[in-house]
Amino acid sequence: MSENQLAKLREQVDQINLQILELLNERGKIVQAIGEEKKKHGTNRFDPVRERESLDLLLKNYDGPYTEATIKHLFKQIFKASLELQKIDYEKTLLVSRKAHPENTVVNINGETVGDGVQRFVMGPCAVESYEQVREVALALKEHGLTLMRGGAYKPRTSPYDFQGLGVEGLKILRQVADELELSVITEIVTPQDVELALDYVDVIQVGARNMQNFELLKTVGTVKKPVLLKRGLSATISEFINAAEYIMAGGNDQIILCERGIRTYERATRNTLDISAVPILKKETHLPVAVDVTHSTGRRDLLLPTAKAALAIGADLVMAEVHPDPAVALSDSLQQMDIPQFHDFMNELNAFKERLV
Ligand code: PRE
Ligand code: MN
Repeated sequence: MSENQLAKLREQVDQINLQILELLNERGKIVQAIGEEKKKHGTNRFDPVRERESLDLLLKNYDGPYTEATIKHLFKQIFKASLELQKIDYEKTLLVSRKAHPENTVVNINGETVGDGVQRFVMGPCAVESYEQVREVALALKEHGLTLMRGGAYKPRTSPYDFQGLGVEGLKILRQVADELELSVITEIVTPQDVELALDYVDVIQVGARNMQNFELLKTVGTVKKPVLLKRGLSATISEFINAAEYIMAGGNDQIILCERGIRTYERATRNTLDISAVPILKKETHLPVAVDVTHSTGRRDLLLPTAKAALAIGADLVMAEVHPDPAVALSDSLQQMDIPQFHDFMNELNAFKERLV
């Protein structure tokens, strides 16, 4: 074959490539429209029956030099690419995404708002141990005008032999103290069966890090009329975290606060690694308020203040930390909870820092 002949054939191939490209583009646009229709009707994107029909039609009309297996393979790649295209369109419009809802969602907790631009705090003991213990902490919160109190009644612990929480008794203590002092209660619920019971006692349901992908729990809290604080899983990517929030919102509950609480890395200087850049990423990608839990991310009392300052500086809507009247004898997280005088210093420093920020 002459040089000239090869160049001519290649010119023909180039022209055909361009035609195939144009047809692929046209096909892609139609596939996107099919994706929209499927989404509207809640139909599965993947449709093997349709793919089989398309392949049968193609092979019935095929009389070319490639083998039938090759034709099947090439078209299967096109179907796969179409599914990817439909998936990308779908992901862009998650209910929790900024794209779907450009304005900030403001979570209302008995009149206290989270996500409206005012940075707030939620403080309290790791676990509810007694009425007296919770009340002592609650009184300290009141001194700083705080209204949101945390405290665990169900404690998912690494070891089954560690204190597992007081359960319903703990919920009752939280409610009693909160009612006496006009506070709102945020506490973790660990099973879907306990959600209904919790409605009588709590103001915000927390879904803990270990349950971030407990899809049945997410679906259940999605159906109730209570705000939910969703913690990021120990090894969850931001995308997995956002999808977990989507489970809640898909159920009809848009009152969700996302909480960065540190992720597992190779670093052992802290209990977990606080992924501070997750805060602006989550605020950019979603319309939900974002909290930072400085206690569980660092696991170190000496790091609570600097990380809380970082959280405020980077735009967190809410900062969470743990306070205990006597951390040395706390039944859980004894190394990282502040005692009451430390808590007062912490709040004074943070309030002064907040003023310097504006
Ligand atoms: C298409 C893509 C994926 C499906 O599994 C089947 C077919 C295709 O590319 O032809 C389009 C499509 O989504 C559809 O027809 O339902
Ligand atoms: Mn704790």
